[in-house]
Amino acid sequence: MAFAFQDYPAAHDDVRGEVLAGLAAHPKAIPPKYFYDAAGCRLFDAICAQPEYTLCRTEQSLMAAHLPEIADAVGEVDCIIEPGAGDCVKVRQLLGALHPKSLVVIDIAGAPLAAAAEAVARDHPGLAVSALSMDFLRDLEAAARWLPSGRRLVYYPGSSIGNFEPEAVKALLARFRDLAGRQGRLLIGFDLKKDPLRLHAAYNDAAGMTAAFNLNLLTRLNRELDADFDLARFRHYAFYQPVRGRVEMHLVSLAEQTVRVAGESFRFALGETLHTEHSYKYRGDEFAALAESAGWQCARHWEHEGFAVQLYGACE
Ligand code: AVI
Repeated sequence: MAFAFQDYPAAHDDVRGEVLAGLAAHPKAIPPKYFYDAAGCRLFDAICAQPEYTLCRTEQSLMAAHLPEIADAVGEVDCIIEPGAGDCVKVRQLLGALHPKSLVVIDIAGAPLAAAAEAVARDHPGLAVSALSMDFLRDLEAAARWLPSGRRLVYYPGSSIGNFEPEAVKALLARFRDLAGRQGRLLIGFDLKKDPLRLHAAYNDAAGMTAAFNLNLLTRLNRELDADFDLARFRHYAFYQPVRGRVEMHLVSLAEQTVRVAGESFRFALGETLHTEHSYKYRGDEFAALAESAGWQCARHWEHEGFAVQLYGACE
């Protein structure tokens, strides 16, 4: 078994700094990456099992249905790189079809990533697996030294790209292009524009899992930053904004209140929002134009029930 784990502490989050800056901004906002503590990851899994939230299940069935065709289109690959790999479940499906020599998985949550990646290495004895614990938005370049030469595929599934602003998408895709190299490829999954009522329901599930996921952010801040948010005084509020093509998630203050966070005070007016997430939805051509502006050329497009997977090659 070939397995290596590398922690990049310098490339980790500055939770305190980012949260305090976000609470001092207008409107108040906290980046969505902070949803994913252990409880947040469990709640996200619960969201994926809700009848209204079909994104994860649809991507899974699209990949399963088109896997041989996708493998054929991707061609020979020496190394797969997955930023934000989490539990490494999605990339397992690709390993069996593409048979790369190495796999580089990157995630900010080091311990669960190491466990998942080591299990992948055990199950694929011929595969060299490297797990890098870092915030790939801060220090993706550090990953470069782990990449063997040869043909690389960057895999970015799950519509994670939808949680970035379009300008940031362009910058991130350009960094993926640098990582992939000259003959590199990108396989990316994203949620498509669809009936706004379907989108509204997906982020307002009847069982309240999305609301619990959103509010869990405040529980995390109470625990990690010695904050005193009263969860009963904030309302999960999510809606689709068709002009921007995105679902917006907010925590709206139900009262005028002052909250202490890491020794500092923040006033919330009645009805004031703490913005927590944007989830952009694209048409296939819209996304391809964005990726092309970042140096990628769309080679293939697959879609199924409102979800798309696209394959890109690097522009010469
Ligand atoms: C991870 N990401 C693609 C999810 C999304 O749909 O934007 C996160 C999520 N937020 C609320 N429900 C799910």
